[in-house]
Amino acid sequence: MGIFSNIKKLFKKENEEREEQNLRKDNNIQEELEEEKNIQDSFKEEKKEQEDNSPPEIIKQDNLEETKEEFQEKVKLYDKGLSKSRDNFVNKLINLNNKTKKITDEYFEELEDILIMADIGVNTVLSFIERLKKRVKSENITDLDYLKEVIVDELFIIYVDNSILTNKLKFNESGPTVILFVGVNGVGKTTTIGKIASQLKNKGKKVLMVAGDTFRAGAIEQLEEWSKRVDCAFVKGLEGSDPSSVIYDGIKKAKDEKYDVILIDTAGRLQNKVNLMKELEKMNKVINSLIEGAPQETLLVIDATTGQNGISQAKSFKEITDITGIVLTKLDGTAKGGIVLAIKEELDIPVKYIGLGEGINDLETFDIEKYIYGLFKDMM
Ligand SMILES: Nc1nc2c(ncn2[C@@H]2O[C@H](COP(=O)(O)OP(=O)(O)O)[C@@H](O)[C@H]2O)c(=O)[nH]1
Ligand SMILES: [Mg+2]
Repeated sequence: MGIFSNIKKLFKKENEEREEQNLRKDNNIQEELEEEKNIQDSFKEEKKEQEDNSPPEIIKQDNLEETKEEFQEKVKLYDKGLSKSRDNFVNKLINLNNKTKKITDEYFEELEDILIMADIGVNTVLSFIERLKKRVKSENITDLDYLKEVIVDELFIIYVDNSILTNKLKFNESGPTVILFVGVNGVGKTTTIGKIASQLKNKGKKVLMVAGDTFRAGAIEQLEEWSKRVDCAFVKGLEGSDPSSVIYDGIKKAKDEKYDVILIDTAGRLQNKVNLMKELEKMNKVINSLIEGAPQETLLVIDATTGQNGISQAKSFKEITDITGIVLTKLDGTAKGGIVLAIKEELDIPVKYIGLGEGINDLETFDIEKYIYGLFKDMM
């Protein structure tokens, strides 16, 4: 059937391949090579089949150049980071399906509750249930194993439906790229800047951090710590000074010294929306006057553990400035991994990164397939 089966096949193949490799250690080389080729061919076919079946709206994500090791590493991270959600809401789904004999209205009601509890969002869940009911009726579904697959499929469709999805950051082709980080206090902006700086540095980029959060005590020092840890340049002003003037200094430096990427931290005082809007406007004006087309990205950071509250924050930020992508942090700390689907449905802004822990390497580009796998692997 649909996407779910394809993802399942893809990941199964990966596991089989790994086992295969272990078994093959003692075999002779000729056989090994032949087998390797066969596996690769079928894996390619598998991938191709999967691509052919994908809805055309999906822009293929940035993971084509990934080596197999990287792929497996990432799968592991998703796996680990989503374990709380899996233990909670996915297990509830499994239990519901196990105890159900017949698909009735009660079944749909329980399913609805489980999904709402998982932070998928009421409206999203209601329309999802409607679609599911229709499908059960039109396809005359009675088999619960099959229904399970339809459920994951439909959840996946929420994410990919009618939209252009890309986790890719936009880079400036001539001159420094500016990435502005916004979001309320405590969501993980500074930490995310540290993690992204580390990734960019590893890719050979010259990175500069700008301490645009001049408001909160300790914010400047915290970013400075990260700059030392990552070993990248850092620009700061005085606590309480105008963030736009710090940003001005930072961008000047980046242009003069030919930096590739400028990561700007900000203070997110959403309680004073008018002030925040003015402040962001001013920052954007300064940035744009020094680098055409900048900022290339304005990433809104949301804390996944705050659930619907995070969604409302996002709606407010969306009203006051242009958001090009979302960083969803602390997915490792929530048992309600459904928020990704709510973001899609209610905001329609691509999730570009997810935070899966506090460590420097616990940030991943968002990939819906790995996410679905990490979440639903126990159901596969
Ligand atoms: N578990 C977990 N904690 C995170 C993640 N991202 C950030 N944090 C923690 O969240 C807290 C606030 O982060 P910070 O970067 O200071 O937030 P800011 O106020 O938005 O700059 C810190 O203790 C971080 O270590 C994540 O992905 N997972
Ligand atoms: Mg901060």
